[in-house]
Amino acid sequence: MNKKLISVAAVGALLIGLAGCASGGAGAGGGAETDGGSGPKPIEDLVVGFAQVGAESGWRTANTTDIQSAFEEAGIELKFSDAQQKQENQIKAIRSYIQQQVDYIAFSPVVESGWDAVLNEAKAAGIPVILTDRAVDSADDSLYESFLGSDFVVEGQKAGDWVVEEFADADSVKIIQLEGTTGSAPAIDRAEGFAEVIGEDPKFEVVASQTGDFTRAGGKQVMEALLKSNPDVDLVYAHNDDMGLGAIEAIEAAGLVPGQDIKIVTIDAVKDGMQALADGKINFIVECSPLLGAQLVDIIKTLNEGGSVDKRIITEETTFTQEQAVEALPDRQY
Ligand code: GZL
Repeated sequence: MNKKLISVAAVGALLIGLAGCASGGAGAGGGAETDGGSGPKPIEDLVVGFAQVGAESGWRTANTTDIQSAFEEAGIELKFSDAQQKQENQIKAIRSYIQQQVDYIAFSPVVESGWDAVLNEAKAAGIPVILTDRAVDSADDSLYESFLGSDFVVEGQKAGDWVVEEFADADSVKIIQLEGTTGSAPAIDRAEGFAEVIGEDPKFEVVASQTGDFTRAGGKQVMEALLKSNPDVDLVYAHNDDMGLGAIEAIEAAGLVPGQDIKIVTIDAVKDGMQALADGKINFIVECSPLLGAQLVDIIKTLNEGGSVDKRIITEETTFTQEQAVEALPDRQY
């Protein structure tokens, strides 16, 4: 009896092994290590699915353009989807890429939570996933190969450091905070980093904090309302340039001078934001680079060759004063 069971098991194991090797084609996982060791695929045969957040801001548009041109330059096919800032659309897109058996999936999670199910489906299909720009809050980091993007807590801290210095001689500072998309990593972390720094001095008071969903229209609408109920506000901290630009419109509509009557600090450093900074309507910008395309291509090439990549890759970025914006504007890529 025992001999018979062992031989059946052995045959079974052999069949599974063969199936594993045979499915080494497109979609059975991109990296050499996930396709039964058949080695790297030719670059020109790779197919990557990218599920983008949307087109909500100048940053996002620049991020999309950069990713699409990086893949075109690398000669790698990129399937691209725009989720219009809806998580269910991103999940649908990822499921579609799994069905199409792409070699890799990359995406920027619109919010941190709710990804484990679909990421486990990608894992079961042997398709490696790379996070770009934003993080997920999953406890299981085997669900993705790498998270490439900025440290948003540090960005919030940099904004806070500037505020502490700018208002060193003030006795009290009333702040309106325009938050990014509710539940998104940048909104959560930029608020955390900023609060950590200004929280050390009780003279700083966030009198109101509300999401403008990273859009210019959202920033304007929220600022109009909050300015009515907080006419003596000193500073606006906007989680991105686009909401800061919307706040400028609201401040000017109220007959006040942005950058003087009410100071503004934002994050991103996209062209329109840098122009407003150079014009004196914004006072300080913390850079958040959208140029992730080349690094994403490198990650995929490394995995395809059976190499390993760091679980967390943090992008380099800086800050800009009004003077620095005047200098930097002519050379800005986005
Ligand atoms: C940050 C990115 C944010 C930008 C916004 O990496 O996720 O989303 O700061 C964009 O402009 O909408």
